[in-house]
Amino acid sequence: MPPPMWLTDIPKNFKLVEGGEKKMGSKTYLIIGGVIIALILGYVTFKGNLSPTNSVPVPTTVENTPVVSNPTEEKVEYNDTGFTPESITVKKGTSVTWINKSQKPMWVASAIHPTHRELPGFDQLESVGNDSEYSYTFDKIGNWKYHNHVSPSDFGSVVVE
Ligand SMILES: [Cu+2]
Repeated sequence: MPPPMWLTDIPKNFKLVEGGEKKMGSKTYLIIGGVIIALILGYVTFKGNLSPTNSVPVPTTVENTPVVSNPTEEKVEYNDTGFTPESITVKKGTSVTWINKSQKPMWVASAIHPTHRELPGFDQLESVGNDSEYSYTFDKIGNWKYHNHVSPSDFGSVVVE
């Protein structure tokens, strides 16, 4: 009778509504998913844009740091043409390292050859080969001349202020 007709009509309407709601639901999820992806991409791009901006001041800080730490350490290269730089000016307490980059033996020693008495202690006391080093810390203010004891025509000076 009439009740069965009612029951058959209602489920049909419900199915259509349910189907419609399901389609609407999946569309909403797609939109939400799209918005989330867009936000993530936007964040990554924003972050990516920020990173180079942040890394720019970092090298400036790195460049500044050695300038501050440099006064306590200096390097002089000894090559086949002599000492480079030939003369350096350092602050009292600076450690100077001579690196033998020549094919000759190196023996750094204070003036005057051959006695080395101008700055006692500033004397390598031995000759060393290629890639070897000698370090001396200058605690006395002055213009300290030095030479390669085994090749006295190669000389230089360290001005200590
Ligand atoms: Cu000498």
